[in-house]
Amino acid sequence: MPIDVRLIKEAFAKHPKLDVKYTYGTAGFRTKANVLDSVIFTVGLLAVLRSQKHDGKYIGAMITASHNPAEDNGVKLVEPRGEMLAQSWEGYATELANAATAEELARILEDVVAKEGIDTSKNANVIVGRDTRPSGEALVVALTDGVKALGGNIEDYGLMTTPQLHYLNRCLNTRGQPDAYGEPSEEGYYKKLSDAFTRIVIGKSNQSILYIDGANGIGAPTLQKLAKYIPKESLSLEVVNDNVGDPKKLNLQAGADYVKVGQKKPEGFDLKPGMRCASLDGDADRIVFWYADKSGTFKLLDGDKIATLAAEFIMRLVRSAEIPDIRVGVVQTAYANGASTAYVKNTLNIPVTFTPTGVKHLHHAAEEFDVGVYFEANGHGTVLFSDKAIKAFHSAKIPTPGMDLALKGAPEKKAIETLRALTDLINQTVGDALSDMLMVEAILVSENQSFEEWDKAYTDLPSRLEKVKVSNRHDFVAIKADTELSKPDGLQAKISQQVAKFKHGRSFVRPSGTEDVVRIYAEADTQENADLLANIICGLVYDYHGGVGERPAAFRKVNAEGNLV
Ligand code: NG1
Ligand code: ZN
Repeated sequence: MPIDVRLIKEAFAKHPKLDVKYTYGTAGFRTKANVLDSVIFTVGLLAVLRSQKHDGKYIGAMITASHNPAEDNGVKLVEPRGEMLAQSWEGYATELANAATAEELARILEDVVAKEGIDTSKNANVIVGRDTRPSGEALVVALTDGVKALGGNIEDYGLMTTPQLHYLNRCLNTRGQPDAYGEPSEEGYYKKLSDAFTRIVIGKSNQSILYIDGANGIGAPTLQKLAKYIPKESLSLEVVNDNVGDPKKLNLQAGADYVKVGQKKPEGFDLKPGMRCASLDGDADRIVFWYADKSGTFKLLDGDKIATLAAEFIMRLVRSAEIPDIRVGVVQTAYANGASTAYVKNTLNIPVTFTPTGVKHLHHAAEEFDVGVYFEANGHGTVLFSDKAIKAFHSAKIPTPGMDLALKGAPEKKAIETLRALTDLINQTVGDALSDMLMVEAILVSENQSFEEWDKAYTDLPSRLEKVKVSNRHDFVAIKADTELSKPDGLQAKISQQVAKFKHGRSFVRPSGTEDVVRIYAEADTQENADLLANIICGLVYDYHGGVGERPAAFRKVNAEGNLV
């Protein structure tokens, strides 16, 4: 069936393209909400083709800008099994979003249909969810208009976290099949998680209250609902920063990104030694934990700490359950703290794979292992279990009292049961702050560990993450899993020259995929040195490669020989 240009024209007239260049980046489209209407409309069109390509399976569209400020918004598409949109389709999304006329839009759609061999007479099914941003509601209308212009069906699931949308999508597409992922409803999600968590912690003493910073976003009410399904004696939660009624408050001096980048507590907490705390981001796919040590100093337990905790725990369970041939691996990005990588490789003897930034890359690399633990340092990640691992956990024989294994059998039995429960507890589609929170808590309860004890595994190398606004961030091209730059010419050599001057020095620069900035990361033996190295590299970028806006006073200046001036 050819594309009905008339319908496209009519619908496009309601969502005219602005004079802006759009790119489907690391996290889909993300920019100021007031320039997104036409983009989201075209995403609706593309979602229909993607669904038809998958024989009418559900495609998810999540309207969110995650940890970005309240005035931003964005959209990302979700594949039938809950993964991020196939990379080969990101280019189509960008082309459609930049089409200036209805005719151009129709031509691009026809090209995609031809190139992908799509049968446009097939049904198409799309689901949509959104975070608490006020701009979300109108953007759902734009998406709906796009879906309908190509004759697709759309179901609006309203407010939800990003991982809930991924969960729902996989549930809908696997309903009634042997690999059914769960009940496709909000309640089904809460039940699946709380049931798995309870199976692990039952009979063990719980820990003190976990205070959770909800970033004044969708994670806060979602967590409050989830908490109702978990027996109080298993976990006591207190949600802080849950003001979703005031849109300006979203991610404002709160949330996982604020805490991780600033290495400080969010607003709303009177942090006392011994308190256990965590922060979600605006769409609840990231989580970082934090506490104050005995002297009251703020301490962060980031994505790297979560990854090491999970990898070590699962590896021990696999051994204890005596399940052979299960390959456990960890996937990290260049932002992972160097001390965490050394700990995983040298102490845990677990292999580490590095990928470029962005969870879609980590997710695919994690699929190479039987148990693939992937986390970005910022707290976005999950643990994937291969089909082989899931089968092995379920076919392992649980020792029964009659098996004369009274002593040896008890830990083995618990290990098998825990592994099975973890495959239900841990979101298999995408990083999920709520599922990760329960996973961490289940591990700490099982091991009877405090945050301080968890933190002892290794000590982070001091680090600093900065950003510089430049005239064109696309001038910066990162290579080697983001650890080096191939462009602009000569900059990488200058960075390497500076890094070499620092003990345990490491630094890299890459263009952000979600903000119009270039990011600078630095690590060194002391915080002063990490800050100094970061400020030198920021200065290099700003002074020689198109820095715009007022030059921050902290940036350092080096001369042509690379010496500080
Ligand atoms: P960009 O803006 O491309 O650095 C940020 C995070 C990514 C990823 C995406 C998606 C850092 C340094 N970068 O991307 O890791 O999570 O957002 O949300 O944390
Ligand atoms: Zn997020």
